[in-house]
Amino acid sequence: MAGEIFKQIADYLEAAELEKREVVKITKTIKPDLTVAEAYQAQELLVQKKLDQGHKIIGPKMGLTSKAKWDQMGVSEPIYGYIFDYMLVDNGGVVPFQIHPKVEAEIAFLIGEDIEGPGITGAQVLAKTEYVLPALEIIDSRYENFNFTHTDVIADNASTSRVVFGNTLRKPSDFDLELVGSTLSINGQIKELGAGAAVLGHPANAIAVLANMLARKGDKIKKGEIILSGALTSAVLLKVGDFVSGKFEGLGEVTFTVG
Ligand code: OOG
Ligand code: MG
Repeated sequence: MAGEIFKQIADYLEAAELEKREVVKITKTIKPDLTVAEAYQAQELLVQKKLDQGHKIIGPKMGLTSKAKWDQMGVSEPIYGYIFDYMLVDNGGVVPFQIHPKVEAEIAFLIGEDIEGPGITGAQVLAKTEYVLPALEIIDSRYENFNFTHTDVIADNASTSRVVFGNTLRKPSDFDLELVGSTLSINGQIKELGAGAAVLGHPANAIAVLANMLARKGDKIKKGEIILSGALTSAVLLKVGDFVSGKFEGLGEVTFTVG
């Protein structure tokens, strides 16, 4: 009986994604008292549906890891979701317009060795990171007006929609990642700018939080996964035809067009 409601939530959010339409949040419809543990149970069912359909996980992602995002969304606790292979768009490519996409500039980690919590620190993450690379994440909440609570957004796979990775892979030891500056421009105009330190003091700290959260369900970060550490700045709303560019000091440029 209890499991049935999580399946209902996963089906509801999957249909919204596939049909490219917004829906009323779970805490206003199916389950007003949805807890964090229950929200991750619903997310797990949604992830399992995608796996059953043959999609592959690229890696987990972190979200809501900067003050800019907390202020923008009114939710101030980090969350995780999963990026799948069908969400990848080549650098310079076209991101298909879905519901009400927004873009975020992020630093991604290509993991060189399994990282198993609890008790993982940012320094331990850096020691097990093979490369860092720049990324633009396109989030597209399935909820009306991007309006959600902490638990709603967890159930919705942390608003994940598309990701564009940059082509420059660099060793984390070549950088002070907290000092890496980034600009996010739309049609040649800078809309947001920030530095790595905006993400929990250092982007590696977000990956450490992820390892420690995954440990609660007996899971870990796996070698070969590429993981987003969360937006440095507020997300910017996109429209069809927009040309988006994220520039990252020492890591190059990532671009796409909204099609
Ligand atoms: C939730 C996803 C946030 C990030 O990088 O902070 C996220 C949302 O704001 O819709 O991906
Ligand atoms: Mg993000």
